[in-house]
Amino acid sequence: MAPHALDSIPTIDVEPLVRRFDDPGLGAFPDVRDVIEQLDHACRNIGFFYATGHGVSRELMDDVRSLSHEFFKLPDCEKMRIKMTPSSGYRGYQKLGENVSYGMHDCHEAIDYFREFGPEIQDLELAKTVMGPNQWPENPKRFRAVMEDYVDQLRGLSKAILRGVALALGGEADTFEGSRAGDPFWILRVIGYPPKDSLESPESFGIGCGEHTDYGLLTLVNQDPEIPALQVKNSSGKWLWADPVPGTFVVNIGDMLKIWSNGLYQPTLHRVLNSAMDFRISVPFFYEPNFDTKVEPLSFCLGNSKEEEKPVVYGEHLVKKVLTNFA
Ligand SMILES: O=C(O)CCC(=O)C(=O)O
Repeated sequence: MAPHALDSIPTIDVEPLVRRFDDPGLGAFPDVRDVIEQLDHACRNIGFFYATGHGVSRELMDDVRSLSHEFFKLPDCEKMRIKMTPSSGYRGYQKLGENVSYGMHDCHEAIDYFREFGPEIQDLELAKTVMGPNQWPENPKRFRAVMEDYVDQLRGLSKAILRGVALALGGEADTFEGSRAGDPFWILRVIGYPPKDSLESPESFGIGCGEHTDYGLLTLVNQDPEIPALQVKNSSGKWLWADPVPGTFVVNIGDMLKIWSNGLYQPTLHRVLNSAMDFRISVPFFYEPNFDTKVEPLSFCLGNSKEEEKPVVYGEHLVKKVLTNFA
């Protein structure tokens, strides 16, 4: 069925799913079924939703953003100590304008963290491009510990939401576990967007992040309050504002879910506009498949489209994107 263009981004209280996510009868509880239906509706029609009832404390969400503000306020020479380079595996700090989306320079600075590889990696040649270790700043002092705790909690939350998505697609709750995404790659981007009035040429340099879809399974965005900046393109081509709603995550689906669902759940184009007079922080967490996994339409999704989505190895998709992302 063609997507129904939504004019606003739905809000889903995922609490029943998070609370019961380990129950073997997960899909039978009426409150969980209700969440599953809402997930299905959001994934089919807009690919974005706000998550409430997610169980990550407001204190931790705020702490992550306030430590990020502190980092970006440091002098350039200190930030450049953790500079991202090809030899750092594209992990670390990139200064304003270094990130590129579809050939255009993005107006943001950022630190990129990727999951560290262990012995599970099969294709070392492929993994070499994004090989760690991650680069952690000396200041703020608590930065590393808080971010690592945050990643742990968001991994758990993403796994729970994906159990709901798997049930919504008609599969088993653990469809996105084991060899598919049981050992997930993840990316944490700590992004700082300068205020509009600080830009030399806001007309040519006002796009904080050019329009794109995300690469993996699920993205959870923790954004500063009171600064509308994130925009989502609905299926009739209209840009909708994903205004910050304190305490919620903006959740969206990525390219790999399109392949696994055989086109039923499409990732949605989104972008960031620097329209505010304040420095904005956003910290997206990207939950991805296992690095070496070949992603191909799930057998129970083959009927979702006449044309079958082409398989890709997730790590190849990621490396291709990373190599075109930096100037
Ligand atoms: O800044 C944001 O809120 C979202 C950033 C984003 O879309 C991305 O990094 O993929």
